[in-house]
Amino acid sequence: MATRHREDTVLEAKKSKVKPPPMFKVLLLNDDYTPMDFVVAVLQKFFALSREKATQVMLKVHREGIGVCGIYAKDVAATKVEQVKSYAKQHQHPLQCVMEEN
Ligand code: TYC
Repeated sequence: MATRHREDTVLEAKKSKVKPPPMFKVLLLNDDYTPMDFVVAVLQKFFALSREKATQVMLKVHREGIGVCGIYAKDVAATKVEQVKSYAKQHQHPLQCVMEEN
């Protein structure tokens, strides 16, 4: 990080000691019962994905068993996981969502 003084002269270059926060992947897990349309709607509602991108992520999870919805700071990721699980439960679908440090 450059420290600038009078006349905008660079006097020294200091290394920032502030580490970026650890980031967490939010992952959806496949199951045999949750409707594909519901998963697409969840990805649009909670992860702000377009219908096209949400469909791609849903199909990846359907085919491969797991897929990334997004990458967030810890508290944001934890909130998204709870929102998805709660919404799925309300609608009586077994959709599972987990987080994992990146
Ligand atoms: N496998 C589900 C089906 O065939 C669809 C599905 C996709 C479920 C992604 C969960 O995270 C999931 N209806």
